[in-house]
Amino acid sequence: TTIAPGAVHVPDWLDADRQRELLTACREWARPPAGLRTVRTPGGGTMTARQVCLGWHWYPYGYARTVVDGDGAPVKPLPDWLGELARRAVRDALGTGTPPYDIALINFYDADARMGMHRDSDEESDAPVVSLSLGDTCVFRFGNTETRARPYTDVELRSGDLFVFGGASRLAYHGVPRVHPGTGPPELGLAGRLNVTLRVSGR
Ligand code: MD5
Ligand code: FE
Repeated sequence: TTIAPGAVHVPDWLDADRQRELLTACREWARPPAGLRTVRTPGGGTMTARQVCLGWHWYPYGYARTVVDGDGAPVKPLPDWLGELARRAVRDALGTGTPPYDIALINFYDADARMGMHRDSDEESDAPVVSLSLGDTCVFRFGNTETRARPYTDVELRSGDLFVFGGASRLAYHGVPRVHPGTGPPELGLAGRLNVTLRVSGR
């Protein structure tokens, strides 16, 4: 389903086995060194979703090769299979080719976690962002490129869903106003929600 030009939602893109494999990998990446961390914003706030990075470390607001705001360890590599999964996602959703993916940001949401409206503008490439969701259903708010406010469209993202943000939607404001606890597939064994985004750094 196309939500806006370049923004395509593909429900149930990952089958149950692929969801389980991706979750197992995310749990490995969450272990130290360079594991799960709380992101602190320059204004003194903390993000409620906790995060792990692969390839490049994201911090507000830039990219580094080491965990500049955590244990200082080198960032874990982005495995080829995950980069290739992202390129296949773009091919399926938009029908276009892309440069190689070199960043994965993995956000872990518990029942109370939220993501405020923001734009992803720290990348030097306009290649599409690929988003994969696991676990609990969330409300994903897809906005406009001008302001955090209306007009926006609320979409429910469920376990296994793919969302690709390219073209005119690449710099749109977006956020996660709500996670619905206990709505994930019981056999996945994940309390909460996890989101993997794949990006191209352009460096
Ligand atoms: C999430 N993550 O569900 C969302 C899904 C983030 C983030 O927002 O920055 O980690 S990815 C949503 C996204 C990424 C890039 C562009 C656009 C949306 N967009 O143009 O709307 O945890
Ligand atoms: Fe974002």
